[in-house]
Amino acid sequence: ELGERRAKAERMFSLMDGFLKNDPLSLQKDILHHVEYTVARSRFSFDDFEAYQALSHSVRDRLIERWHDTHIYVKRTKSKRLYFLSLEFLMGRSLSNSVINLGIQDQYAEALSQLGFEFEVLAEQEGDAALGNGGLARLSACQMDSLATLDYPAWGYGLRYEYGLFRQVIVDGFQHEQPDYWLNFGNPWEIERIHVTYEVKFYGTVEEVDMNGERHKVWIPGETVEAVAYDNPIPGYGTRNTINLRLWAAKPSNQFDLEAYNTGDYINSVVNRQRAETISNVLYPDDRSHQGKELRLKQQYFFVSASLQDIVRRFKEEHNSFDELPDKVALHLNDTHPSLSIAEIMRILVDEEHLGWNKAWDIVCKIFSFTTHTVVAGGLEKIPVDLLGSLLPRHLQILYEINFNFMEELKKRIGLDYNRLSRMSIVEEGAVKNIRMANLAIVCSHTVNGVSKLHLDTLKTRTFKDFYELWPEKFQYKTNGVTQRRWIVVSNPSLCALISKWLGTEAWIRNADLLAGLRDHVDNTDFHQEWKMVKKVNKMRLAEYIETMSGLKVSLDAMFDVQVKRIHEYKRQLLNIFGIIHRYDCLKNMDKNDRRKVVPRVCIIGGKAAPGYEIAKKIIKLCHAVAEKINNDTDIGDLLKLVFIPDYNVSVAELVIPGADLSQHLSTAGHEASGTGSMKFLMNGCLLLATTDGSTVEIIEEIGSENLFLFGAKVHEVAELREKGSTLKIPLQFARVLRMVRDGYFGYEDYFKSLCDTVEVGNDFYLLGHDFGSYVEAQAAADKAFVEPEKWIKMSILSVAGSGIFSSDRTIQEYAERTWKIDPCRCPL
Ligand code: GPK
Repeated sequence: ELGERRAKAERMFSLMDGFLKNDPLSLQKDILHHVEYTVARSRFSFDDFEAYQALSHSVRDRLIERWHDTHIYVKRTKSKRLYFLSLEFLMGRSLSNSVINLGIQDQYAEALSQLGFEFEVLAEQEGDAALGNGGLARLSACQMDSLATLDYPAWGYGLRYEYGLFRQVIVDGFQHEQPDYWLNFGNPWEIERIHVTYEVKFYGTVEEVDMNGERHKVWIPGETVEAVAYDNPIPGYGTRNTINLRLWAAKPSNQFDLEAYNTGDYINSVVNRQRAETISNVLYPDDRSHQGKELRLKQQYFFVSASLQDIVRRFKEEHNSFDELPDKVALHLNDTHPSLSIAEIMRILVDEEHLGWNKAWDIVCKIFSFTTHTVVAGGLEKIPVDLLGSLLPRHLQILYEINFNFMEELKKRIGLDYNRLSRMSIVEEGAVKNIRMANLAIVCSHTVNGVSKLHLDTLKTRTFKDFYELWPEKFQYKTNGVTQRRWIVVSNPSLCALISKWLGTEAWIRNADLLAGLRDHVDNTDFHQEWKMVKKVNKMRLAEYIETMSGLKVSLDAMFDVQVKRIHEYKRQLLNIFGIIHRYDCLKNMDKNDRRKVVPRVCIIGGKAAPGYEIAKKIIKLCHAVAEKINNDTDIGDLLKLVFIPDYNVSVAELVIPGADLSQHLSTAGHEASGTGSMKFLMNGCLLLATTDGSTVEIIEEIGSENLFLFGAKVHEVAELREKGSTLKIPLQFARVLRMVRDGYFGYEDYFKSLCDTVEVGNDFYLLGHDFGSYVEAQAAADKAFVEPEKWIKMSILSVAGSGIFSSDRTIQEYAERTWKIDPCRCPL
């Protein structure tokens, strides 16, 4: 029988002509095949977009082959798998990244040029997959790339939102939000798995029943929705391994309400069923504050329930006893958003698998790890008990039981310290009772991770102090990283080529530590010349973009100074704008001779504000009002320009970051958990102007404080400075800038009033006034360095050379070894 099966397999393989071939001629044939049969256009006439579609499908075919092989191999080796649970993945575009990771970039370029197309032009046809908000979501995407590249047997799980992060449109300087219906033109990168579906239950009641002489809880749901899997292959670089990102979409359940149909209200029944689909419709655009919304809770549970059913099903296919679960499964909670997983897996093990509470709890405590991305306790996620009880009645019981046991254990450990007990309780008592998701995640996880060294300190001494004292061994940090595949190879091909040339190898693309080898050439003038050219090429690309987008012509000799990230008060885009106003004010008051010594600047700001975040929206408007004034001042000319880049997203970042000379990371010390944008700039040879916050602390350790421009209060000073309140000394220049805005120098004085109030002496929580003096000095130091090109280029080279440890490969390897305890599982060629 075995012989028969093998013969059949061989016949299948040969019928398919073996694996797909990657020579240019085969690629052309495949592309044309997809033009004709997938896109259904005539091969004699198709446009760039259709060519992009056909091209993507040919790439997808190649991904699928490897993805199948990887699955079969992991299954056969029975390796322990990691399941990375995240409500957000900011993937951006897939085409270039896939082709590069598959290692067939040149072949595709040649194939296309013979067909009369240019790869880069077609790549521009792709829209971004923006299923996430900011740093947290892009981190997940980078980590998926590293998991695949390092051959780890991992799955990502998330939601397939139909509307990704809103598009930012600027009208009259104000942000407007437009829906991002990104699936409109189809998505060649996903595979719809109509047969991989699970029922997800909501509402209803819990009953107790007798089963084989035991009492068991049974949840009778009030509503059932179906989850359908959409699989997104994630290829590794320099390996055949291609892992899966499985995203769930909601569909109406097949268990329809017979009664409604029988009573004749057919139309309404259909309309009601349709409501189910709204669950996965839209991504919440509020970066870090989703409190008390039923739909958000539904999304979380929908995602958690479908993922765990899938994970448990796969586990049971391969193993006989749940005792093996901790050796075979690692579940990672990317922030608190998927924390309901804890209650859900308890429900599955206790109510459905009848394991017994204690046994189930023992197992569950061995499989979860948790990363928090938040600094301040006030930013932690809470769910109102009433809401949870009505939507998930059985889970609320389970959470109460977990908490009861935890409180009992805690009393034994710390005695009857009621203040501390109530702070640590998973249930927050008060006028509105809440479930504290972070407390739940900490209690049940074997490891709690911060995202930078400094962040861990904050967690230990402030945010989770009580828990740290109880379980110091649980607390770790893994400094974030970004993938050099996307952030150098894809987005900065000229730098990529230059690095490989001078290192004499491409091995740094899989091992970023090798970038340190650039230090050997830091004094080589030929190297400097080539380095300078690369930056110039990237600045030209960015300048062209700015011109097509805004009509503004900018000088390539100017310093390109960039701040791009979500708009938040703590990130202090306002400090940047105030600095620009100050610079403008100084220029206006300078005589002609002095002006000649000034370093011209192009200040670039970009980022989205959460739709309900009024102050952030005012910052965007202020930026436009200031730009309007400065850019139209002929007296100033090229000495100063201010550009707001609308709709900042992953692909805009790929263009902007390589073109930057200087980038700004201005968070008030102690507020940025890590920051990952800075790492992308670092890898692209852009110098940083930054506060000593988040991962900047470690960047300083790697490249030395002489190679970046630092300013501002240190973490340990912040609390004291805040206490000083209105007695804090504020530089006159700051007061002057604030006055200009208040007095309507840039118009809209009524509108900007509340914004100005946030930084008024005594009210300036983020300490803009206090830090302004040293900020201006750091800017002056940057100007000074810029006019010494030799010095600047050296700093730039040393930045890239020191960026190796900020590769997400390093982060993922640390997680794999220290937290998840998983081994690489490399699919043979
Ligand atoms: C943190 F809490 C959150 C959040 O809701 N969203 C988000 O993007 C960011 N983050 C941090 O602000 C960054 O400092 C950090 O680098 C990033 O998460 C990834 O850890």
